[in-house]
Amino acid sequence: MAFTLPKLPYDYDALGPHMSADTLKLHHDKHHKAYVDKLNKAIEGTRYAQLSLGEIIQKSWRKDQEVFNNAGQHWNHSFFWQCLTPDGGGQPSGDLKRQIDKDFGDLAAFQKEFADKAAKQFGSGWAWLVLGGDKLEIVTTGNAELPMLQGQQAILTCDVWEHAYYLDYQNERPKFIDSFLKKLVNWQFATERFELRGEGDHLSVRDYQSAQHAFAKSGAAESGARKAANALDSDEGAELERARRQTGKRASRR
Ligand code: MN3
Repeated sequence: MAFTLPKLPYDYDALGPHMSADTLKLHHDKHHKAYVDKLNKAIEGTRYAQLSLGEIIQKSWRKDQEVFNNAGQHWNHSFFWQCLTPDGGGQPSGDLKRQIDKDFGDLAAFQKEFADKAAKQFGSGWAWLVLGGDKLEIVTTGNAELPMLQGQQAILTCDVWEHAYYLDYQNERPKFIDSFLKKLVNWQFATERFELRGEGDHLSVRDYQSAQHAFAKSGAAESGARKAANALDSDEGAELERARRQTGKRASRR
């Protein structure tokens, strides 16, 4: 199965001045596209060719570096675009707000820890809000690595590779992170991600594989990443429901 570059869920100039059209064109049309193209080339005719994106990520990790790097970066960027929105920033709502208050104290404390960790990630990588067990955490990963490898569910991410901010902020990564947190972050998306959490459990790798398979097959190229996100979420939710029924657990949300 060949992977496709999902369209951005907003116009190139929609995130200005916090993230310019030039940055988005370079980042999405060149960097992300290159990961997709290289992934397709690297898996063609191999045992990876029929696998979902999540399966490829799991099976290539620490084994086939080129496959893993491009697969991980395809997943990470597809997720990252959805974490941004015009007129972003503001506050999370509902259960996610309550959980942030519980695990970090308040939104300001969350923002401070996220900014500190994102700024300190040495070299290229990603800063994430993840759900590990029943607790929210902020983690960073290097290069193409991602939370699913640790069994954590990604709620939100910020790309801290230099290509994400250098045109707009030059070497001032902390300013970019501040813009991400205050002007760009899509709390609605993060809230939706959080609503899908398991009952006291993080999403399993299998859930991710299934969700990413749906994501890759959802016609993202034609209909936009937002629709793909919905397809991802609904499939993930359905998968969780099945898992709950199998284990005899009641499907309920906190
Ligand atoms: Mn990037």
